[in-house]
Amino acid sequence: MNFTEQNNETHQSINELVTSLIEEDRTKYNRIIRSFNLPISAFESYCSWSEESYTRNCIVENEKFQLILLCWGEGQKSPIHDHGGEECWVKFIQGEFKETIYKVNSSGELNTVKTFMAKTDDVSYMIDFMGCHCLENISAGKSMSLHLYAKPIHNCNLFDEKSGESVRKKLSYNTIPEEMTDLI
Ligand code: CSS
Ligand code: FE2
Repeated sequence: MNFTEQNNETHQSINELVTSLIEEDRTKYNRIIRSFNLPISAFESYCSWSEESYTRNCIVENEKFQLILLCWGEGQKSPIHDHGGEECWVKFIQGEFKETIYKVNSSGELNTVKTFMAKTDDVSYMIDFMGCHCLENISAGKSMSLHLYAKPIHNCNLFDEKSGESVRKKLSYNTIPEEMTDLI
């Protein structure tokens, strides 16, 4: 198989996932995200890496959902954040992660509710009433996670772990598909 054929096949598989997300109702997203099985190579053309922070690489954004590939360098970690009132599924594509879930208590402080050690193919789900969270790449090397937000999230709150104070943050992409360049 030459590179072009392999590339077409790759995009067809991601296209199948995208097509089912477009066609199905949001209530089916949990089943869809847990059941798809794509090779890591399917995501290669969406990857980008930065020394500064994890990168956010848009695969698709429409009115209904956002599908984003996050690429994490060794030791990279997200701030503690919420999800703009939307549903968030994370499928861990490569590597190992630590997810820490927090809730703000009545004094406005952050309490750790639970930690989850995630490995390839695990799925995590968050919505704001469950609290806020942070993800950390704990692999000895790079890792990748696939994020499905329904509806799309363009802003979220970042929380300071000690004070519990939050600031609003506008979310942006590091890379976007050519056909969506008006989004950057
Ligand atoms: N919400 C973060 C990643 S952890 S779910 C983001 O989209 O950048
Ligand atoms: Fe998140």
